[in-house]
Amino acid sequence: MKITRFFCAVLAAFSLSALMLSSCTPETPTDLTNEVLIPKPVSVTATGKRFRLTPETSIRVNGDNAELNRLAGYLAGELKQATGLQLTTGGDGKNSIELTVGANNATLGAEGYELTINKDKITISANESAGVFYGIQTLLQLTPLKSAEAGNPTFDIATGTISDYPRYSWRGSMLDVARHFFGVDDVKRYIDRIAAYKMNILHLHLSDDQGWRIEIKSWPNLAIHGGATQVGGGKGGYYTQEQYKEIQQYAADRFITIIPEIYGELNGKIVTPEDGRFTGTLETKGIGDAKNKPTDLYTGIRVGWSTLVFDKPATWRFVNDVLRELSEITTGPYIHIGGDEALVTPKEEYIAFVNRFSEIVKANGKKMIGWEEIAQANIDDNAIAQYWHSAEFSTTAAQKGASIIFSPSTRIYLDMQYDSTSRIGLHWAAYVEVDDSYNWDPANLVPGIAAEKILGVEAPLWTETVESMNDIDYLVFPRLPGVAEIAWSPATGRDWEEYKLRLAAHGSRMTAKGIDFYRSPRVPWTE
Ligand code: TNX
Repeated sequence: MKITRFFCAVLAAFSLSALMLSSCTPETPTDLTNEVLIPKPVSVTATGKRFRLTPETSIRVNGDNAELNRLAGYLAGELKQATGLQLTTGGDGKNSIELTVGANNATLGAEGYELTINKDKITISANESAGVFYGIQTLLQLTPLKSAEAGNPTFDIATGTISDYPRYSWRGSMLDVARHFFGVDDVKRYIDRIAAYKMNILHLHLSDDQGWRIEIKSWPNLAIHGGATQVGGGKGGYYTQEQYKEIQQYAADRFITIIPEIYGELNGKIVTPEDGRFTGTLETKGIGDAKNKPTDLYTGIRVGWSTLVFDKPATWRFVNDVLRELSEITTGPYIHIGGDEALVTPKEEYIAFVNRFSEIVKANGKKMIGWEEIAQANIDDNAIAQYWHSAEFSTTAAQKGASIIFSPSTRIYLDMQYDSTSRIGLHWAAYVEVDDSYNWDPANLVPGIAAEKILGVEAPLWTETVESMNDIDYLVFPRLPGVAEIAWSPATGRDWEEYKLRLAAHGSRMTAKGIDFYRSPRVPWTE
């Protein structure tokens, strides 16, 4: 691109040819293959001209399709935010952006798209509306941050064709709202952040020793009492079922499925005082014997010290109620039952718990997800195991038929510090710099897991040290775009040296969105 500009300058200086000059106005992008895109698309072909986005550009929908009309509105809103232009819908087809589904293109699959940029028309075509949404994300990254003309804002986009589809169907992030609680607006903001990188899963860690964050109508005190605090002792919070549905709809509008996780040891600890351990939160509802009092609210960050009493009828009334209500309000096909760090649960009992959970989840019409430790139970191909560090557990899970989601803690635990100077984060797994989170591949991380068993990738953000949206942004960016690329883009040719230049140039886009990302010294930022 720099070379092209150099030639343009030389041409301009010598006034060689008006014809040649017209195609190389300075700062006008004309080579689509030079544009910075994350995740990298499957294929990009340039045709050397430009489409000019102007206040007169219209957004059109091909056919009478309510979902596409909604997406046209979404695109108009995003473009308004990015450029200030308030585009209209409709128009005669010239100077327009057209959205269309029903492409009947087998290569694209359910989520792929083709983005065709001609001189006077842009078309986003896909088999299904999800593909159109991802085509929109690509178009937004191609839209310049600055106008080509002062006073009369126009935005030039290089012409050509992008054909693109994901490598994995599971491209996600997890937000731990149990350790520190994040309200509906923050979760929506997080959804927007990950949607921009074509992620399609948001796993919400809804309960843990530090807090219960989802209203369960048959056990109201779970959230009211159990959600009252958070790590550090500050005020916690929880989502009402209505708020949960609102988050879920907001996510669905962005083709993101919410995965609700109820910690495998179900934080309502029905442990009697006689056990010498803890009394149960659940007793606040009046079950168990009269001696039981609610558990003290826990605001520290230790893990693995709580459990349920297996052979108490109340335990199973509780588990059934929670899983039933959660299944009822969850539109996605999955329930995550946690299942990690059950350190004080005896192994035999742990297995029995997971087996029973799995039956209950199935009876509620959902597919069970659990952390890799669930491999020890009788799981089958209705289960999904989430790898975080054990090759043994995850290969066992895959052998038993389960699919695997990759969340390697040494690579993509977004709560890991970048280095010893990071202002927040933990480092029990590793210090994880941006290149560490990019330089790995799900297909060969754990030898012995068949390719067809790999569902995809999910980057968890545990929030023991994360208290605000600003903290979230600092740990998540710039690592998450690279994780999204691992999940979406073909592995062939993946190269940190090439990626770091794209990421560097992408910095100004994160800034434009108000993301105060970590300026890793390993990336040659160009801001
Ligand atoms: C491990 S690995 C956890 C979480 C912690 C996290 C902190 C796994 C499934 N669980 O409970 O929050 O480490 O990094």
